[in-house]
Amino acid sequence: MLKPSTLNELKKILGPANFSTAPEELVVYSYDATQQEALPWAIARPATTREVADIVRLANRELFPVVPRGAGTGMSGGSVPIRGGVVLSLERMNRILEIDEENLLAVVEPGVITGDLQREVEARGLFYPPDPASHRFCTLGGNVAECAGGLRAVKYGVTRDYVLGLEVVLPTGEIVNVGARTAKSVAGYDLTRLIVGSEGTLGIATKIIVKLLPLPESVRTLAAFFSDIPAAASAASKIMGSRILPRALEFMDHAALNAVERYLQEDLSGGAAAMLLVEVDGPVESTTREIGRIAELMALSGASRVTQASSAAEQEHLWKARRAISPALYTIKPKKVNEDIVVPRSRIPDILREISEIAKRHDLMIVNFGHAGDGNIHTNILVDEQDLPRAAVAAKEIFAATLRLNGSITGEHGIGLTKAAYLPMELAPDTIAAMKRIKQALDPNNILNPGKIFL
Ligand code: 2HG
Ligand code: ZN
Repeated sequence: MLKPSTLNELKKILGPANFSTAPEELVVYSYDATQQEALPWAIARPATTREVADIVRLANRELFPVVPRGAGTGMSGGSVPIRGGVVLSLERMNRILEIDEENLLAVVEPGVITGDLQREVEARGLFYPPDPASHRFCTLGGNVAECAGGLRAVKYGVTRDYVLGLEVVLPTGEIVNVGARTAKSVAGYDLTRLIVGSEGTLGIATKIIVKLLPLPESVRTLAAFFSDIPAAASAASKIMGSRILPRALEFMDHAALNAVERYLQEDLSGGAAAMLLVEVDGPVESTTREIGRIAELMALSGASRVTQASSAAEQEHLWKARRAISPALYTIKPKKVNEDIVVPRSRIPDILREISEIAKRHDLMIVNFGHAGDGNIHTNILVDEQDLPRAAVAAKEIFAATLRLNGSITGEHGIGLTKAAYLPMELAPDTIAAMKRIKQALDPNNILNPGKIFL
């Protein structure tokens, strides 16, 4: 609990309109997309780096947790305040400060919506490739905290590959700049990479410098439908082995397709067992050639139907359906236990087979979709509340199978809260101990987002 004098100090830093302990507001900031929830003690909505630093310094003096929060779309409980404290929402720090067309970079505040930055730079012929499925509502600050991936990672990489530098409030309240505004820099330790993906435990990014690319000249999109899942999985592997690098290669099984069809009230798949969504970009001559080649490859791999989007509207339509899978799955059962395992791409058929055996063994509904081009499958166990313990056993078996195949238990959603118990399955004790020493050095009072990543 916060002392009355601390409450007053917080109110002074933020102004009464941007500080709240009203129960109905606490509820709004208590959960994320994992459906985990814990009430914070107070909400802070700072507008400046100085206010963020003042709050963090006060937290170190009065020893209360500070939990940074973007839009709450996280998928591992990263922003859930499990030890109470102050939720520090960065929603008001939402300005695009600069788009530097000559040096191909942008500087943004953490509360900028990812899709808004994409649109702004695209209007100038530039491109911000990281593309989380939630781009219409997630924030750049949240993307940095979790090192978000997304639909175009197969060709362009993930958030960390685009962050050149950061202004960061450290867990002890100092404001530091890490990285640079240049295309390269090796001055000192790479603290930028350390902060990106640290899940709000090592610092709060208050300014983000991101790299931009020229907008590709053309984009071609294709959907291929299959009457069995193994055929679709091996077709995906064939694309990756074909020496063509698509910018997106997405997989959806029939349960994911059915869910999205019901949600959007339209038939996309004609009852297919699986679908691949493939997109290439680049100069017109090369995308025309590549999409034709991929269409042939899909037919040779047993696709029952291959359709190419013939306009930007049709492309958008396909991606809208893909992005709707995750929201659609919340409508099927009360609980969506989401895992985002990643395996070497060639092992996708193996992991899908293992998951289907695990689903049968535990009599569970498991829906699979995701970034096949990265080997990153979103395996969602959909259950009623009382089946959660069974889902946890199945999840552990899925992690074990993933690790046997040389994979990792999270490709892009983070460890956060929901996977903390499983981290020791993947990382050796010495590796975890080294990580904890970094946390201890930067956050000696364990102020910033306590209880995350490590149990
Ligand atoms: C996606 O790719 C997101 O749509 C959400 O990462 C995944 O809900 C999920 O499992
Ligand atoms: Zn994803």
